[in-house]
Amino acid sequence: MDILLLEPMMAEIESALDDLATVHRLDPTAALSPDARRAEIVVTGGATGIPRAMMDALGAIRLVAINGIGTDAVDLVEARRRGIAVTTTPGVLTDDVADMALALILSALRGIAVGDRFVRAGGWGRETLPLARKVSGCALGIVGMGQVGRAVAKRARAFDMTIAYHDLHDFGLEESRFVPSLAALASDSDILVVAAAGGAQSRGLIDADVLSALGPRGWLINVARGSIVDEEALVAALRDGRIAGAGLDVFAHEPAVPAALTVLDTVVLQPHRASATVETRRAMGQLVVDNVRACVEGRPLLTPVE
Ligand code: 8YV
Repeated sequence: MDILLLEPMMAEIESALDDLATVHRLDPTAALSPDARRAEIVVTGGATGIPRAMMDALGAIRLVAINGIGTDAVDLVEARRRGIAVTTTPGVLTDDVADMALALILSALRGIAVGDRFVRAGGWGRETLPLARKVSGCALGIVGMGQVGRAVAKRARAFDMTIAYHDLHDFGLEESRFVPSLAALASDSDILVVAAAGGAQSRGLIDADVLSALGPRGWLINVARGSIVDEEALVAALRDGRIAGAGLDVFAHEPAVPAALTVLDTVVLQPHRASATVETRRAMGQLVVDNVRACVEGRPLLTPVE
């Protein structure tokens, strides 16, 4: 069998894939070689997915194995229509993504990156930094109360935060209050964490109105998808001080980051690496390998998207 690998993985995972089939390594925007066109399996990242034109060009494709939980970059309706299975890596990255949300909260509010730059630049002893913002006891709003949202809430409770959330449904959770209006949640929150799934249903959910409701003392944290936030509105709100700051792991047009964000000390930036730890990437990669093996051997897939 032939595998098309659209994103690099850990060396040990790539070598496990090499043991299962012939692996063609390709940038998703590059042209397909005649050999790669034969691929039955595509292995890709959550944000990378598979471009529709590539799905069209792969006549023998049977499986898209995503090394992640996001399915927003794969046309699931078209995949189902063509009988192409899709798998993800649920469960294993929840802790890391929630940890990253807390890291961004602490970095942004406490000015950790600012302090680090200040020390490195020799500012200590010559100038003073502005005071930071207290994290413990903050009002936390979570947009999307799935596995990641709940793991963020669990961690936030250790910081004595009050927790409220917005989602399509009220899950009747203890210790977390459901708020049916996203604008009301934003206006009640010191920190708004975006932990929802990407895709058409959440595109642009965090718009100029939600940011206004969050207000000049409110912080936006995004560990989900850049598409959920109206990035232009966010840049404008940050530049004008209409929100206090932001911690961002994801962007609308990765790897492009709006230049305006890179000069603001109120913003902490990460290059989409919430799940990028050795332990988690190993566990994710192993699930990908197990799904690919099941496909190669004609057995049921482990974690198919229903
Ligand atoms: C990964 C992700 O960074 O799970 C997802 O959907 O976007 C991230 O965990 C990605 O899948 C690896 O490229």
